[in-house]
Amino acid sequence: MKTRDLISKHESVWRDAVVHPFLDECATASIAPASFNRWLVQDRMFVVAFSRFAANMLQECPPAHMDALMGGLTALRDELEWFAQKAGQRGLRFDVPQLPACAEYIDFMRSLYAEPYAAKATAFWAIEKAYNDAWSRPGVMAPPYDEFSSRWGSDGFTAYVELLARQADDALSVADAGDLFIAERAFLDVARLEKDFWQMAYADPLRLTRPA
Ligand code: MP5
Repeated sequence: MKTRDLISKHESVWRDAVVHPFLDECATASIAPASFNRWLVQDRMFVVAFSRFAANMLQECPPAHMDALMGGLTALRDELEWFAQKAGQRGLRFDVPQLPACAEYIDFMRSLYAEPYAAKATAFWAIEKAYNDAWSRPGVMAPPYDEFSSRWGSDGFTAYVELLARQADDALSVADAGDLFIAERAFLDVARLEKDFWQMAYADPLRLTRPA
């Protein structure tokens, strides 16, 4: 099993993870600012947890995978600073509760710490691949969302995701049947959690935003 087989085997599940009205509304700049802002604040919480997951992978990865992961961590550092800038420009605060879809995704990443490296590498690739596919599919987005689509849709980011796929494929090529099963399940979990994360932008179960 290789990473590309996971996408072709679970094509419709993957489509639901990377095609969402949220992204089409960003492309046409018709998204409600409250929805976009909700996504932005929660996604920054996600990236904090994702950085910790990257650090966990670094502890176990073969030395040949370190370069990509350390480069990834450096990019995450810049990204966290970028999130802080974007939030500042929009007058948003980060000290709000995690919404359920974000909390569930973060719990999932923590649960991966105890899983075999092949499952971690598969999930790590799938998480980045999801944003690469999702933000590039609608094409060039209208300002101010073009900055977001070019972050995750750029050639450089696409090349990074391809490198992660090769590394996950390496790990999968030496995994036993039990570990392959866990890796496939992690891929499916990522797809479901991505879909729920987009939908979260439209929900306000904790009434974090004031009525207009
Ligand atoms: C990513 C993200 C991509 N920021 N948020 C979710 C919910 N999934 C994937 O990670 P990164 O670190 O922003 O490239």
